[in-house]
Amino acid sequence: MRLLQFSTSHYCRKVRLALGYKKIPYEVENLTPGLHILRIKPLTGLTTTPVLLPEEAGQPEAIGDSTQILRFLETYRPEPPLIPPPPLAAEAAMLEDWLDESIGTATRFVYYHFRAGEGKSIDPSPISQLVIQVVRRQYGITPASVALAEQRLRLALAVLWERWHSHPFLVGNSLTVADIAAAALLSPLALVGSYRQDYPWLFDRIREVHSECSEPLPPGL
Ligand SMILES: N[C@@H](CCC(=O)N[C@@H](CS)C(=O)NCC(=O)O)C(=O)O
Repeated sequence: MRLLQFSTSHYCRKVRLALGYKKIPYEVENLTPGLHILRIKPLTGLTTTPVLLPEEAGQPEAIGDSTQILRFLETYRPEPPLIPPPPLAAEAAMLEDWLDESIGTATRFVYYHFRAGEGKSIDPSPISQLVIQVVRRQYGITPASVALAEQRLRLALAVLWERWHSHPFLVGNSLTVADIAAAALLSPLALVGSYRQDYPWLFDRIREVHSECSEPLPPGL
């Protein structure tokens, strides 16, 4: 099994967590942003990483999109499950989708804004700052859109706190796609001091999920 990824992408981290939880051996192929399209588009028709290549007879050639990849992994290796039985399956899927589509994006806005300003010293090299500027332009990351993203994260973290502070899992009684999505998609905030200070419980939980999935911790933790 081969994972085509950007090493720093939080969506790729989500897939690595799932692969680790299910103890599926895999290799990674790190792609260069920009050039990645040449490798990925012919395989999935999409331009985004992660892409999983099962490289096994009888399996699809390529699967794009982290949510689709986690669905595939669940049928490929059902144990231990990451999707709970109904009716909890729908709740886990809904949380995963919200975390992917809304919260993962909000994290990206806050993270790249931070890396271009207060967090510039993390890597002030011209190449890193160029990549950050390209990403900011690509996604329309401006002070106004960052303020909206911060507001969205405040609400999301209140929702996650309600579930996580009294119980280790967002849905049901074991780890699900919802916990994996939250742990991966919020992980870039570990480098942002204000989030580390205001939400210590979040980073404790991110550490625990990484340990359960045998995945190295994200930068900052
Ligand atoms: N919904 C997608 C989002 C993936 C995504 O946004 N990937 C980014 C990296 S974090 C990417 O590959 N961007 C490159 C591009 O859009 O060309 C998923 O869950 O896989």
